[in-house]
Amino acid sequence: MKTALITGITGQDGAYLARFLLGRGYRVHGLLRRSASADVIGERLRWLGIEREVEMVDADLVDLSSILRAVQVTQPDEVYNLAAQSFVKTSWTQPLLTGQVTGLGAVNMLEAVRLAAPQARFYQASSSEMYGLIQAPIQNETTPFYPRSPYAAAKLYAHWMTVNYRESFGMHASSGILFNHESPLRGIEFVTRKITDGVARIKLGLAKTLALGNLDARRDWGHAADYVRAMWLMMQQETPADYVVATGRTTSVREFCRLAFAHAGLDWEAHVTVDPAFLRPAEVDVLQGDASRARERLGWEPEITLERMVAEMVDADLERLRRRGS
Ligand code: NDP
Ligand code: GDR
Repeated sequence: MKTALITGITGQDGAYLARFLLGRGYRVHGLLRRSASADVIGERLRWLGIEREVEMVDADLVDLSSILRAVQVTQPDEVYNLAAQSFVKTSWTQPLLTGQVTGLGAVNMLEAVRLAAPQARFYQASSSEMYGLIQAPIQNETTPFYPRSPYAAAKLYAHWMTVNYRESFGMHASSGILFNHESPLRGIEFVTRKITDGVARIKLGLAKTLALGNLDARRDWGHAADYVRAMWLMMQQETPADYVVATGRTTSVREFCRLAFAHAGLDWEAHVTVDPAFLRPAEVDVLQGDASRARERLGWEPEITLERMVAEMVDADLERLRRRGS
């Protein structure tokens, strides 16, 4: 039986990855940081019905001794570093915290693995945000980076440190440059979930309007369940490498609104307003990925279309609100 250690297990990807690995017979450990709201924090794992199957280790990414202990105790075959301050907008108001968790936190993990489980395979959650002010219309592993936020700069540091540990110490360290991926478990502050939650509220008469920021921004949106499979496939390769994971299709926030409102039988233009409070100091206007390497070397293909994902997210939010009633 293989053992995995997942940081960020309470987040969207951590929950889906944990379910995926449990389904393949893995023993799954997850890093859990201390919180006064421990009852709410396992919500995503509960939603997937796996909260009793994962084994939690008490640690925080910025506390190296706790991370070292977690790696020592669990002796993982595979380590997935998914923990981060992952909300781009917050990275302008908390740039140092973002640097500590999203940037240096990854190096804490690399150090802990190098010292306590050097044979373990390591996955770093890199991001398409690193392309920022895009240097090519379609981005692949050779496209130069141009980060546009403290979050993206921190991810870039973590990305290059992963490459550096691979080249310096021969570690089996891979970096997945994942484009945006969503699901019913997406955090409510991210635009897709904010929209599907807004649609559900309007449909149920709990709200009349939905305020958003830049409707012209375009993203290459996939489904988290497809993307965690790519993470695992990277860890099964003989040779570690970096991979872009994307659908190859780019869609505007405006079009996402149209799809989500239409799924509930609503006209988005009657409800969506623009509020400058949701604009960013520097924007990433458009992203579109080329996942040819993942397709050729990993045999990976996304299976869930944008339309199917939007429908799943709207339906899940309707169901949640009907149950909760607010
Ligand atoms: P989430 O924001 O849903 O989850 C982040 C996770 O990190 C949570 O489990 C959170 O724990 C944990 N975390 C935050 N700070 C710390 C800390 N100091 N110590 C330990 N754990 C911490 O992110 P996603 O699941 O969406 O993304 C997973 C990773 O992939 C992130 O690194 C993200 O930046 C990256 N990424 C995501 C993409 C996407 O589209 N989703 C695309 C590309 C990259 P808690 O629950 O306690 O807050
Ligand atoms: P992103 O995701 O910044 O791409 O980072 P987000 O959903 O927050 O924004 C996507 C685009 O939508 C525009 N937008 C809004 N965004 C939010 N959150 N709220 C709004 O009201 C709104 N209106 C318009 C944004 O300006 C932006 O252009 C996500 C995170 O998961 C990162 O951790 C990950 O690395 C990248 O995806 C790939």
